[in-house]
Amino acid sequence: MADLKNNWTFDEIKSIYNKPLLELIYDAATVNRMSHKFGEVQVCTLLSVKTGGCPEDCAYCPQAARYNTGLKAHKLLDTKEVLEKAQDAKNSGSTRFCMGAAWREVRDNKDFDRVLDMVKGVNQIGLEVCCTMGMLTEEQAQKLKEAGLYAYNHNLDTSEEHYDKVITTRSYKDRLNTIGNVRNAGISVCSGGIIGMGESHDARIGMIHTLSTLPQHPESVPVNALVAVEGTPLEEMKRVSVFDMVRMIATVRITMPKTMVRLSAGRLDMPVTEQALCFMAGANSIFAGDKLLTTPNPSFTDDMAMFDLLGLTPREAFKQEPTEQLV
Ligand code: SAM
Ligand code: DTB
Ligand code: SF4
Repeated sequence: MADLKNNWTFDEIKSIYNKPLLELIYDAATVNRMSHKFGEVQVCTLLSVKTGGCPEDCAYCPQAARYNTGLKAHKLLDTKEVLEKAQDAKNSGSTRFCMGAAWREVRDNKDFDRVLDMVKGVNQIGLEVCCTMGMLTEEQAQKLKEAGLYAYNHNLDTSEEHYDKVITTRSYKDRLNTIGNVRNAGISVCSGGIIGMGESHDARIGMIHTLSTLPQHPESVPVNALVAVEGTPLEEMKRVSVFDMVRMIATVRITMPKTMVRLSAGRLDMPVTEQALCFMAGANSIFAGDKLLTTPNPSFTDDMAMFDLLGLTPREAFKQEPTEQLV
């Protein structure tokens, strides 16, 4: 196995991203075969444990209080309800359970104590437990780790240059800082972004550059296609082309061979033929279940039919992730 490389230059990544498409897919598939069981795809479940009313201004997000998206907000769910949903997810074959909260940051209060209980419970069910709840301090990350948190998702969303066209209420540096706190607490890092927000190809390459030159590659990189939600500033954005998704996924796969590349939001609008290209290009995880956090997703039955058709096999939980030191 080749050593992981974390001194990529922007130009090196750009020349990968710009390869002729079929050559790019072929290269990414080759890297994927060397680092992962080919055709193995992890099935994950999302649950919004606290929905809407968020003070941030993320231009893509239906949960930001300042946009009128008609979303029904709710406070933090009860632990019991969350654990029932986690058990259902496990029963239907999911191996990772990600709880999302529409918070700017985690605060040290009763809600956080409840989140710690949820984390303990989901861990006991035998699922990889992940949270995505905004900014975290190192102490909070440590407490989550002690409660059994396996992974934390905190996306860069886009490149540093494009960032302030999407979010102004917190900085790129804040994001990197939270990612560092998660890493230092020994929690698996999940960080990626969204394409289709009007960004340039260079912005996409720039985000991959930042992720792949972190001291250690994130164990997971979600690649989301924007779900353009009515009422958000990005409501008019056109659906991103599958070829752009494939370029993005393949470049992430080649630059960070051992990372789980998660084909996240946007699958509802992608026929199986398009999703197949994404798996060929190195995506090895999906979110299953008919809802992401707040927007619709393909049904579990449709996804299982896709697994059958493409000969994909579900990945087991807690399979060794890349933790070795980089060159
Ligand atoms: N509030 C927390 C935060 O921002 O970190 C956690 C939840 S937030 C919904 C998690 C991620 O979902 C965002 O960083 C973004 O990448 C993704 N996301 C949100 N809305 C989306 C949309 N409409 N289309 C695609 N991805 C989206
Ligand atoms: C990620 O990068 N994508 C997932 C997960 N991390 C939390 C969330 C996608 C959300 C899509 C919009 C919604 O359903 O609200
Ligand atoms: Fe809030 Fe997260 Fe949505 Fe931004 S992405 S508005 S922080 S819930």
